[in-house]
Amino acid sequence: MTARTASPVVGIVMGSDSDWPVMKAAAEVMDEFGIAYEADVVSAHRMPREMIAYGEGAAGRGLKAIIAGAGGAAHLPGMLASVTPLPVIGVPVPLKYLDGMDSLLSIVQMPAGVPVATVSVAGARNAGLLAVRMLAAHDPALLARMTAFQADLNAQATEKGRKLRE
Ligand code: RP5
Repeated sequence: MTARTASPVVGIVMGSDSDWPVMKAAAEVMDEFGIAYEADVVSAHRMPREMIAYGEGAAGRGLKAIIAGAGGAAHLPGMLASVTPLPVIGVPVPLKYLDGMDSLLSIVQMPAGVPVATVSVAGARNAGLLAVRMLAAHDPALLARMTAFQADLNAQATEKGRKLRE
C-alpha cells in the first residue's frame, strides 16, 4: 500500500496492512489539511532491515514527522524513534486479544532519551492532528488553519450543548 506524493512531509507507516483500517484516519487528516504524505507497511519484525533504512532515511528525504502504528508487540514506533531525529507519533492498534492494552504498553513505555508521542488506542486521527500541529509551529498559514479547526470544534460542541439545554 502506498500513497506517495512527490515530496511527502509526513510518513504514515504501520506494521501490517491489517492496521490500515485504523491508520487511514491519520491519512484522512493529511488530506483535510492538504499535507503531502506517504503511507506504507514497514514491519519491525518482518522487515527489520527495511524498517531501519526507513527511519535512517526519513529526515534526509524531507519528512518532518513520522506516524507509526502497530499492534500487539508494537515495536515499530520505538525502533523508528531510535534511528531518526524526527518526532515519532505512535498509534497503538488494537488486535483481537487484550483490547489494545498490549499495543499501548509496547509503545508508551519508552526509555529516557528516545521519545515517542503515544496517542490513544486506535487514535490515528489525533496522531494526524498532532503531526499537523508540529508542522504548523513553523507555518503561519497552517497554524491559522489549525486555529480555525479548533474554533469549529468549539462551535460544534457548543451547539450540542445548546440543543440539550433547549
Ligand atoms: C503487528 O502485528 C502489526 O502492526 C499488526 O497490528 C499485527 C498483526 O499483523 P498481521 O498478522 O495482521 O499482518 O506487527
